[in-house]
Parts: sequence; C-alpha cells; structure tokens
Amino acid sequence: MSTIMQKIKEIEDEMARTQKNKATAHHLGLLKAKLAKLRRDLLAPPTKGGGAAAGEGFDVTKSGDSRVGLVGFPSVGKSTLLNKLTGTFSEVASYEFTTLTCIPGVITYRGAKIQLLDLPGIIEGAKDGKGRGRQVISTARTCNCIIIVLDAIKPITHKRLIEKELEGFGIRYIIITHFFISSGRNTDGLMRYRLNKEPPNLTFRKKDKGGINLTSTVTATHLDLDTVKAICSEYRMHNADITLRYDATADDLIDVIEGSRIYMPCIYAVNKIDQITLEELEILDKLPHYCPISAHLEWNLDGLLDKIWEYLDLTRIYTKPKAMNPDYDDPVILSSKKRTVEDFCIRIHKDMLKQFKYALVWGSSAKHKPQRVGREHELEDEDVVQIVKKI
Ligand SMILES: Nc1nc2c(ncn2[C@@H]2O[C@H](COP(=O)(O)OP(=O)(O)O)[C@@H](O)[C@H]2O)c(=O)[nH]1
Ligand SMILES: [Mg+2]
Repeated sequence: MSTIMQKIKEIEDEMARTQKNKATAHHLGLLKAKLAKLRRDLLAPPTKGGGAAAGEGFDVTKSGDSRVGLVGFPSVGKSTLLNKLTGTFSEVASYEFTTLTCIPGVITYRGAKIQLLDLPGIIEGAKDGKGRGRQVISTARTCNCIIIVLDAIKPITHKRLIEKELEGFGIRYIIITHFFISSGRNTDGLMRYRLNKEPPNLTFRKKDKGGINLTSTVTATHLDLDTVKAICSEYRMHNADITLRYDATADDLIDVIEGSRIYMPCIYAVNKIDQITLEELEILDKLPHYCPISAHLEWNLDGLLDKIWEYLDLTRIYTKPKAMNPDYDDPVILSSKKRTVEDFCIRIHKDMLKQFKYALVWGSSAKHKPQRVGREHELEDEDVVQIVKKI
C-alpha cells in the first residue's frame, strides 16, 4: 500500500513541477493516466491473496428502492440529519470521529423506501488511503445519490476538499438536466467550480490495427494527437479510433478508457444555517445543487427530501390486478434508466416474464386509456399497469 501511495505522491509532485503548455501536454496526459491507474489499484488492489478487505466498503445490506449516502467532514451534522430524517439512532457528539461505522436508516417517501447511510467522517487524504476514507468511498460508490453535508460556516473549502477525494476515486457527478431547464439557471455562471458532470461525450473504439486516429467535431483545445497517443500507450492500446464531440480534457479521455467512473447526482446540504446571517443564506440558496438546512432545528428538511426525490429520478408504477382498483399505496419503484414493462415484471416476480402475454397501461406513457403494450414499452412516473398472462 505504502508503495502505491509513494508513487502517487511522486507523480503528483512531478505534475506540480511541470509547466502547463503545448509542449508538455502529452507528458501531463501520460502522468494523469498513470495516476488514474494507481488510484484504481489503491481502491481495489489486484488480489494476490491476503489483505483482501482493502478495497471493500462497509458491510451494510442494501435495502429499499434506492440508496443515498451522507458524506462530509466530522461534526458537520450527518448523524443529526440521519436521526431527524429516519428516526434511526446514530450517535451525535460535538467531537470528531464519533461515528466509526456506517449506520443505515430508512425513509419512506412518496411510496418509495430510501435507504440513507451515515458514513463516518471523511478526512482529507482519504483517496491516498488515510483513515476510513477508502471504505467510505467504496460504499459511496454503491449509492444512487450522494449528499455532501457541509458546515454553513465554511462550506466552500470543505466542498473542494471532499470533491477532490471523491474524484480521486472515480466518482463524478451528473448534471440533472431537467432541473436546470425547469429552473432556468446557468450552472457555470453561478459557480467557480463545475460540480455536477455529465459522462464525457466522446467515443473510444479499440481496433486490431491502424494505429491511433483522432477525429473531432469541435475545436479541441486540450487534446492533440500526441497527448492522446501518450495516454493510450500507458494503457497499452496502440490501435483505436477516438471521436471527440466536445472539447474533452485528458481526464475525460482517461475516464472513458478506465470505464469505471461513476456519474452520480449529488446534493450539497449546507447544515447549521441557524449560525449564519440572512444575507449569507441568500447567497447559498442561489447555488445550484445546494440545499440549506438546519438538521438540529429541522429547518427545510422537506426541501431536502424534495430535492433527494428529484435527483433520484425514480419512477412509481401502480399495479392494477384484473377487475380491481390500482394499489396506490404501494408502488413498484423503478429507476429512470430501467423502466420498461420488462423491468417492471422482473421486479414483481422472476417468473413473471415467462407468463407474460401483454400489458395494459394507463397514464402519461400510454396513447390510449388503456394502451396495450409489449415488454419493451417504457413506463413513466405514476403509470398504472395490468399484466395479462398467457393462459
Ligand atoms: N447549530 C447547529 N448545530 C448542529 C446542527 N446539526 C447538528 N449540530 C451539532 O453539530 C455537532 C455534530 O453533529 P453530528 O451529527 O454528530 O455530526 P457528524 O459528525 O457529521 O455526524 C453536534 O453537537 C450537533 O448537535 C444544526 O443544524 N445547527
Ligand atoms: Mg456522526
């Protein structure tokens, strides 16, 4: 472990020493690729017997329809928030490192069961193997959404440090597009740092021969052929077609080659707003992805739940048994990415598909009331579905 960390340090030092310009771009790209590979080894060391637990997260059984992780420095109020939201007891104290294990709690919200994880305080240097950082991050990767809890007194420095930790381990964030369209906010206009990221829009196709080819539909200012070749050679890939559809960086290309990056929605819950002024609060309230709260005084916890719901982007499907009313109390919860009739059937019973003949659908995905559909039909939130079986 220490040798991996030493190597990481050496590369980081070398990157810091290297001036950024056209002539050094490919060298920096190569260093970034080396760094990405080392960080991957740190998270999931190549297993050669012994020390196997190194890359593992906390042993918490997944339950419910979705998993949300609370991440943040010690004493920002994660345990208080879990207690208030779920009624689950997680020790609260004004000194650091009280929560040494991961405490799960469950909220039922709009018919969905959402598992909330109180992860132990992340500390600076987690990505380099310090403290419980690696465990925290391994577990964070299993979540559907992350809430980074920040202290209202010093939100920005904490945010940057935590982001560095998470990104170092391959957790990136996605833009919640409908959120921005509906609120009409411009992400980059309001923030100095781009928080939520979309998966890179570039394709990387491996081939057997023909060398490295780079095409670009836009003017590429970060990546030139030399840089791309340097990065590819680090991954021992000598034949590939790469197409850029936006001005991608070396990091974006490495993300795509590594293929292990997770793009996860993320909410910044700024806690303890009872300790700041109204003027400060107004600034925080305008930042996209931010949700100001006071866990202790239970201020705006509804607002936070609403935002969690929006970011999880779940689809509720009400089942309607034949000749009966739909069951509106207990929806089947699907993710926005897997919400076909087939996904719905699998969730109800593993043998359901064998008996499946067609489905009747009422709701916004249906053209008629009801519409007769096959298994590939995409369902929408609050649809009502009746499965008709083969006799
Ligand atoms: N003023 C204020 N204090 C809070 C709030 N939420 C939590 N705290 C206090 O912050 C301290 C740390 O809280 P805790 O939940 O243990 O933080 P954790 O280490 O992130 O789990 C405790 O003394 C809490 O009572 C809040 O909204 N306002
Ligand atoms: Mg705690």
